[in-house]
This record gives sequence, structure tokens and C-alpha cells, in this order.
Amino acid sequence: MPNILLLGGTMEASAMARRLADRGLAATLSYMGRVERPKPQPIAVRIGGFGGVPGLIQYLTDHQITHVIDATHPFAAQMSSNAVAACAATGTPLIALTRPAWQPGPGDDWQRVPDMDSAVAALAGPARRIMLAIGRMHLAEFAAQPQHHYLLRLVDAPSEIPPLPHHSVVVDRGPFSAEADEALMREHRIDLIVAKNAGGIGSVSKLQAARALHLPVLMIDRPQLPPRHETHDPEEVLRFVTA
Ligand code: 3Y8
Ligand code: NAP
Repeated sequence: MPNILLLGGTMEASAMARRLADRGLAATLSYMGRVERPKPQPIAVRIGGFGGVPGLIQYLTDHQITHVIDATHPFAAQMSSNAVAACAATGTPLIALTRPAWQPGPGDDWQRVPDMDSAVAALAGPARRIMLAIGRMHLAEFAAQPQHHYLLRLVDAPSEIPPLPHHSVVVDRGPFSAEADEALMREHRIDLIVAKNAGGIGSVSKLQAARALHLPVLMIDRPQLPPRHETHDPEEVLRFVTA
């Protein structure tokens, strides 16, 4: 009988948890514990890091995990790399459930950069009003460009003042709507959106709003991941874990 570890934190992971529960498959969804109230799930949940590759190897062994589904976010590169290493070391079958990267549509005005540092560097120049829709973990890096007014959207209220002299905070979690994002951008007189190329539907709303308002987007490309078995198809994942 399968005993599945589902590395979560995305809408795809939550949808996969529902499919696994509907089929009565033994599975545990794992969160890092980054936000105060992670979404409730229909399968067992564990919260917290594993302790690097050795800790994940220990977890796979102790819990007799038969399959790992990596449905983490495309920017969770460390977790995904650790999963590849630990599954190789233990011979545990691994499949990654990912979502396609976003592509610019007709009329979109995107500047693509390879990583967060390049995004910060690209903001050199006169003050603008920027929606920094990249969460909390990398805010401090943008202190190198203090001249802008930043609109920050965070899952939890910040425990300390972000190190940005001119900023507004919106506390909200996705999925978001294009209409609400358009209203937010108008209200804050946004003239540039900074986004990670997360893909998926949970936050594509900001790109739809940018398109409607003819606003430019600074798009951060995904980090490189080690080679692994990847799919966008949840049915393929179910076949994989029940084979
Ligand atoms: C803790 C667990 C679900 C999952 C929902 C998806 C969609 C809504 C959109 C914007 C972009 C951002 C951020 C975002 C989205 C989904 C998905 C997604 C982006 C939760 C969740 C956890 C996290 C962690 C959090 C990060 C942050 C990133 C906010 C749950 C709500 C910006 C990524 O304060 C912090 O430390 C937040 C950290 C990693 C990136 C960052 O650098 O701050 N996600 N987000 C997971 C864990 O503990 O393991 O659902 O409660 C999940 C979701 N957030 O099941 O419906 O599938 O992507 N998450 C980005 O894409 O740029 C918001 O505001 O426009
Ligand atoms: P990361 O940088 O790739 O991982 C850093 C460390 O956090 C990992 O080495 C691991 O610690 C721990 N970790 C990460 N994901 C975990 C999980 N699902 N379960 C248990 N431990 C986990 O990860 P991240 O980018 O901070 O993402 C953290 C979580 O937020 C993930 O669930 C991810 O899917 C979700 N998320 C991230 C983003 C984003 O923009 N990065 C967006 C939406 C959702 P140990 O080494 O100790 O095991």
C-alpha cells in the first residue's frame, strides 16, 4: 500500500491532497511552517523543515514513505533539490507536480530578469510606485532602491517594519482576482509590478490587472532545478503513486 509524502504549499498541492483523500490513499502533506495559519487539508499534515537532506532521508526511512510528490512552488528550489537528493539516496520514487511558467500575452510589457538581485538592480532610477508582489522573504533586498514607493502584499502582518522608507502593506493571501488587483493598483497609483514567474492561477490576477491597466511588469524567472520526473498532470501523478 502506498504511503505518500506530498511536499505542499501551492494550489496544485492542495488539489492533489483532495484527490489522494478521495481515493483513500495514505498521504501526508508537508508545510515548512512559513505562515501563521496554513490552509487546512483533507489528509494528515506535518509542519516544519526536515533538517536538510539527512533529515529528509531519516523521515522517508522512519515513516516508510513509498512515494514523494514534490508539489512545492517553483521558487522553492532548496526543498526541491533536497527531495531529489534524498529520494536518490533512498531509492524512493519521486515525481514533481509543477505548473507552466507564465508567458506574456499580446500587448504585455514585460522585462524579464534571471533572479532577485537582477530585479533589484533593474529598479535603479527615479522614484516610481511599485507593487512588490513577491511576498516577504526578499523584501530587505529592495532597500538598495529606497527611492521608490512600494506596495507590499503579505500573507501575515509583518512582525517588524519592512526596511523600505516608503511603503504600504496589504495583508492578504491568494488566490486573488483580477478585478480586485486592478482596483488595488489604481488605488495605490501603481506604475510597475514586480513578480516571480510562479505560474498557476493563484496570483496570475496581477498580470491580468497589469494588462488591463497597460502597466509594465518586471518578471523574475524561475531558479534552475536539478533534473527530475516532472508533470503538469495530476492524473499522471495518481498513476505514478498507484503503479
Ligand atoms: C506557507 C500555505 C493553496 C496554496 C495557495 C500558489 C498560490 C495562493 C500566490 C502575490 C503573490 C507569493 C507567496 C503566493 C501565492 C498561492 C498558494 C500562493 C504569492 C501560502 C502558504 C504558505 C505560503 C508561503 C509564502 C511565501 C511567499 C509566497 C506569498 C497556505 C499561502 C508571494 C509567492 O510570509 C512569508 O514567509 C511567505 C512566504 C513563501 C514568498 C515570499 O518570499 O514571501 N508563499 N503561501 C507554505 C509552507 O509553510 O510550507 O496555503 O496557507 C500558499 C500559497 N501562496 O493551497 O491554496 O499556488 O502559488 N505565495 C509568489 O508566487 O510570488 C503571492 O501577492 O501576488
Ligand atoms: P525553500 O527555500 O526551497 O526551502 C528552504 C527550506 O525550507 C528547505 O530546505 C526545508 O528545510 C524547508 N521547506 C521548504 N518547503 C518545505 C515543505 N513543504 N515542507 C517542509 N519543509 C519545507 O522553500 P521556500 O521557497 O521558503 O518555500 C517554503 C514553502 O512555501 C513551501 O511549502 C513552498 O511550496 C511554499 N511557497 C513558496 C513560494 C515561494 O515564492 N518561494 C510561493 C508559494 C508557496 P529543511 O532543509 O530543514 O528540510
